[in-house]
Amino acid sequence: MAVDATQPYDDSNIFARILRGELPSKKVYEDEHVLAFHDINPLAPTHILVIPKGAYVSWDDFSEKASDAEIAAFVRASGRIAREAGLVESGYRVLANTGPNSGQEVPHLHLHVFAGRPLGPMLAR
Ligand code: DGP
Repeated sequence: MAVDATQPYDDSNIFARILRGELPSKKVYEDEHVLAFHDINPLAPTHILVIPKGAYVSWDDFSEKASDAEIAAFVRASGRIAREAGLVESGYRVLANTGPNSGQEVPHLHLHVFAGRPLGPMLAR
């Protein structure tokens, strides 16, 4: 079901459960503020999800309420993950769905990192 990005954080969401270690994930990267793991249903040869450890519903929530340290860590880690995965030369795409029109399904901010093939148009036409 599409997420209403204006709702309060629900700590039973699937990524909160991954962060608490209640569900497994294929970890790519972790630091004080950030966790990254492979998407369970990859849409490209490389499909990594980068999430903040803090309780933020969406990009909107995070960009409004996260500390400068959390935001810096998230942006730096996202670039580093792509770089260390060797994605810079061939290219990659980052995307954060936010709210109903975007199709956001999990109500914890996540940045998709797609790569490994030509990714086509930015949006379906
Ligand atoms: P979005 O539509 O932007 O909310 O994308 C949610 C993504 O989360 C989707 O690509 C599938 C992925 N996903 C859902 N459940 C799990 C899970 O339990 N583990 C992992 N690794 N990914 C999940």
